[in-house]
Amino acid sequence: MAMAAGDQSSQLQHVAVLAFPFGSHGLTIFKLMLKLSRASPNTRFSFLSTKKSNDSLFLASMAVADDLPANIKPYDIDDGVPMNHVSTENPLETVELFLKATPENYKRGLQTAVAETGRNISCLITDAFLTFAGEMAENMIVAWIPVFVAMPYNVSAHIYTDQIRQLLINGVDESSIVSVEDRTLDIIPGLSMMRISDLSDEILNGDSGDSLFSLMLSKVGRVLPKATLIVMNFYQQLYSKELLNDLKSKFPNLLNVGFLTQPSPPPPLPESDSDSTGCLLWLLDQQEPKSVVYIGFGTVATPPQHELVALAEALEDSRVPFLWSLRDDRIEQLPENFVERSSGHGKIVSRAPQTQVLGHGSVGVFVTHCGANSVFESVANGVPMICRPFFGDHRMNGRVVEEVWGIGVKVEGMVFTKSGVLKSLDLIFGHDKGKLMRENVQLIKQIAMEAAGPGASASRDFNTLLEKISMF
Ligand SMILES: *[C@@H]1O[C@H](CO)[C@@H](O)[C@H](O)[C@H]1NC(C)=O
Ligand SMILES: *[C@@H]1O[C@H](CO)[C@@H](O)[C@H](O)[C@H]1NC(C)=O
Ligand SMILES: CC(=O)N[C@H]1CO[C@H](CO)[C@@H](O)[C@@H]1O
Repeated sequence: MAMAAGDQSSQLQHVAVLAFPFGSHGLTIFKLMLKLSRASPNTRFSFLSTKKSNDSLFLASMAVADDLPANIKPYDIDDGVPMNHVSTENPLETVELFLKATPENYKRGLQTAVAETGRNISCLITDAFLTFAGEMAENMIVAWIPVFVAMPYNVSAHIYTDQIRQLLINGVDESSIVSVEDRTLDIIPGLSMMRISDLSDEILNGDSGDSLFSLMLSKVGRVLPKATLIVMNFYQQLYSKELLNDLKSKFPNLLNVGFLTQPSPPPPLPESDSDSTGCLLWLLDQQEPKSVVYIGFGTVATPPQHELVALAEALEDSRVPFLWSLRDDRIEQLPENFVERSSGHGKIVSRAPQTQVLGHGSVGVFVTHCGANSVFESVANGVPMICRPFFGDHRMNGRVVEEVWGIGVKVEGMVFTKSGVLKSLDLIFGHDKGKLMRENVQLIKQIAMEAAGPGASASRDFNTLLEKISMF
């Protein structure tokens, strides 16, 4: 059959997607690719990530019968971990080893993908943290589209890193009654609600350290102007005006395609008995609406044992119903016989289908580390939060949750103590402030849903992205 010229050219598009295979970064860009590949079946998508990340993403997506579009193919790249390497407990170690192997590992992956498909790369969609990709795209003479997983507040902190560091060096006013940590970042557009103490170590430590990760993050602001388009894991309507105006003035091609790991509105829940973890059945059959505390810290954050114990003691004391997603090897760190004693009102699972759990009407609060995707999933399902930030962007996100949106509370002292957890639970369930948070989170959920609707801003921005990738 004869094809129109337009079809022929779109047959040739070959988009390479470069994932940053840590935390939920891989999943986020994977979800974006799935959406693009379904909307653009003639475009070829090559997904480059480490074997570990690739296996978990592709297996998980097949497990939920999310049948993989035929125009996607994964390519495993070297994770940089030497043979016979004995790993330490430090999660940053694997990040550092990986970064040492970049960009050569991605380059080899790209060569394989080109050789195999016979199509040259037309565009690079990469995690925005892979700052070498700007130059890589320049050399290949193709478009570069970085994707930001984190909140725009975090992006801004990276764009203004130099100014923030200057503030740390020069701006300390001895006569001030406010300690350095408590100083706000009001000289940075859109960050006036943030405190120095909310920033991650990567920013605070400067480039002086030998961390490749810090070094990479400090380049974000410098390389972003090379981007053809920038994709945000966020809704335009959820920015503060000042933040949006500032970012748009710097990057006119900022596309806010909405929460990538969590569609708005949330898809209908599957049949409870189809969930092999048993979480949905437990929630549905046995719990009152908005009564359950759901606890989950994602894949990277690990509270120390004394905090697990404090949290367990608070749950036991308050007798609130709880669903706790906790790795098997950590369950033995809980107080003796806690699992048996609390089995009347609590359930512990090694893995919970988080977005579905949050979408269940029985869940009343999410105890979270405040990773960006966890916050977005909570927001999209209208669930308020109790935050226990650990590292990276968690503290900034916690500030947004508590102060900007008013949809949650940071646990006292930012560590779990029995009395601190009891206070937070009381605030959420027994206090007018908790009621207000539930109302606020419904409002934000509504804003996200409207922004995601047909013809609304997130869909428009997604379509712009789609159009652009078929043009390069
Ligand atoms: C790919 O690019 C190379 C050099 O840039 C060129 O020689 C070759 O013809 C291109 N291949 C296709 C299939 O377009
Ligand atoms: C921004 O988010 C990333 C994680 O997505 C984190 O590694 C980084 O430290 C964050 N930066 C700030 C300033 O919070
Ligand atoms: C190169 C490649 O495709 N590697 C693996 C990526 O993940 C899938 C699903 O687990 C595997 O089948 C591939 O072998």
